[in-house]
Amino acid sequence: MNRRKPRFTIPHEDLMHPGHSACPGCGEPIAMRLVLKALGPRTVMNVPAGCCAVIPGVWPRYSLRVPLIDHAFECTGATSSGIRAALDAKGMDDVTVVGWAGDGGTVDIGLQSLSGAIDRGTDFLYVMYDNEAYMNTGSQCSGSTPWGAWTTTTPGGKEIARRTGKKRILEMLAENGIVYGATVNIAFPEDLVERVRTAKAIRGPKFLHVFSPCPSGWKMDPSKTIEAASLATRTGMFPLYEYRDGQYRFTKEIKNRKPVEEYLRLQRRFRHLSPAQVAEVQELVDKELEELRARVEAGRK
Ligand SMILES: Cc1ncc(C[n+]2csc(CCOP(=O)(O)OP(=O)(O)O)c2C)c(N)n1
Ligand code: SF4
Ligand SMILES: [Mg+2]
Repeated sequence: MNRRKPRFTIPHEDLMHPGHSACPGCGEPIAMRLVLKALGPRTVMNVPAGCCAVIPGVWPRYSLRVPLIDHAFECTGATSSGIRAALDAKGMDDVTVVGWAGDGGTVDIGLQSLSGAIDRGTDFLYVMYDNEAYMNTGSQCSGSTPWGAWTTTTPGGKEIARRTGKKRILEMLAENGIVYGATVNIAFPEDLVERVRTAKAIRGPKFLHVFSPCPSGWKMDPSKTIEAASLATRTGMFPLYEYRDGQYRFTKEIKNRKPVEEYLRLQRRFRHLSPAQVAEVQELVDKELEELRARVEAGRK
């Protein structure tokens, strides 16, 4: 009989109530709930336009147990710096400031504001939940939409031939000066909580890139959210790694990587892809993983 005690790494206390306004199967409330569990109640969040501004709801049906400031689309970094400055002026340095924004609000429209907050050395955690398009306005292509994906502005699929897949946002921000960065996935909740705890313990600008499926925009059955999220990492489409002190490290090593086709065929946003295009996506994923592995190895030397 196995007498090993189970390891409960995820805190029991919930700072997000049921009754939020997300679509069925949305990955974002799962991410929000886990991040808040890891951070605890001494947290202030700020969100721009996007599903993140809608999901918590409005008073008196507000689902979070932490304060939330809703601001314009392009200023998550600036708002976070302002909240931090106000808290510091009050001597409240035990409160974590979280700028929480979508992929569109981060890799495209909020990039200058986020970069400014990093330049200022703001002590905050920036969380980008990545549903890979501008979902709240009906699935337009963002700089984080992957190769080949259908969106309303890429009706034939995001062009694979141009080799512009997802922006390497974590690497960009590492060059910009974040003190900590990690990719996390709602399908690996213990790892996600661990990475948030690590970030919380470090002072300065930190960045988390959270993989967060959107069944509506991905044209996927809402019951497949965790399966798709898990496959994204198990196929190498969304590797899990962290950046700290100039070094990269894999936080989850995938031994028997699955073919990307298993991930792609779960979602109708990829159903127009021909076998040759699927093979091209596979090639690009392999290449990006090799490049990431080289960055990890370079840090070990
Ligand atoms: C300056 C500005 N431009 C455009 C919009 C319209 N808008 C609101 S939410 C949104 C999409 C946000 O996409 P993303 O940041 O990826 O978050 P998601 O909706 O996917 O959760 C857009 C384009 C806006 N509110 N403000
Ligand atoms: S549109 Fe997508 S990201 Fe937005 S609430 Fe619905 S499932 Fe979630
Ligand atoms: Mg988005």
